[in-house]
Amino acid sequence: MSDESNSIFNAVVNGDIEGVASGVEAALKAGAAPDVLLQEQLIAAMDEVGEQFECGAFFVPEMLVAARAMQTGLNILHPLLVDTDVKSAGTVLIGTVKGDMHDIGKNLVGMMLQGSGFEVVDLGVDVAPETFVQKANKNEPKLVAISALLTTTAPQMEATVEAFRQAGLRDSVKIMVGGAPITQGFAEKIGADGYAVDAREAIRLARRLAEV
Ligand code: B1M
Repeated sequence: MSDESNSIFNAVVNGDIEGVASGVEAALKAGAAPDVLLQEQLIAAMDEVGEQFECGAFFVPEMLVAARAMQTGLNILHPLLVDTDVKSAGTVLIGTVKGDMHDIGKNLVGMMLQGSGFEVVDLGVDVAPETFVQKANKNEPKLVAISALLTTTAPQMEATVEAFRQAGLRDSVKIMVGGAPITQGFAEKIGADGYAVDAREAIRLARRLAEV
């Protein structure tokens, strides 16, 4: 690991926004690949933050500042991660489930979907099943992409799939799910159309489900 990369990782873990910004800019200038910086520095640092939280060394405020620092890095990488020269693939409605405030993974997936030609309508975090349905009525998406990061909020995905069924919209949209506690088996059990483990896989899945 180069000094620049090492300092990006540490800056994210320490919630040092300026350090992340200058580290990412310097690494890009030195020729580092954006997707490698994303995976090996920004995402790896968030995993470290999660571990520190789990073992009691970090608390919620530390996770929060690290998340802000990560988002700063992500914003710099954004234009480099997406290919803006692709034809429209349809609309995706994306959001994090009710009760869940985690949005970095969702933002990343949204960003990459946008880069692969989808029009992304981001509903944010803490999105209730009925809000997903209401916004689907308004935006007529091909796909609904739902993120959850907590084992306690993952069941909201099933409630969302059910809300689409109740509203008579289940056959008119494809529903894809993802997030750390989600598995292929869980996705099948709740009747989602697909599961993706990360942002890259989410693009492949979205294009397959949207038939583009
Ligand atoms: Co939270 N948190 N957090 N947290 N947090 C986790 C998720 C946790 C694993 C930490 C830990 O204990 N190791 C743990 C969950 C345990 C569990 O349920 N299994 C946890 C907890 C417990 C909590 C609180 C309950 C803590 C508390 O209050 N006591 C609380 C809950 C608040 C709430 O939501 N109601 C809480 C709060 C927070 C903050 C607000 C402080 C902050 C979030 C800030 C924000 O998002 N703006 C935060 C953070 C930062 C984390 C960790 C450290 C990092 C998450 C992250 O951004 N990762 C996280 C530990 C970890 O993940 N290692 C943790 C980077 C991101 C790029 O990855 O989101 O996994 P991820 O997204 C990936 C894939 O999952 C996938 O693609 C992405 C890119 O590869 N993906 C999809 C995600 N969504 C997808 C959708 C798709 C497809 C793929 O299709 C639709």
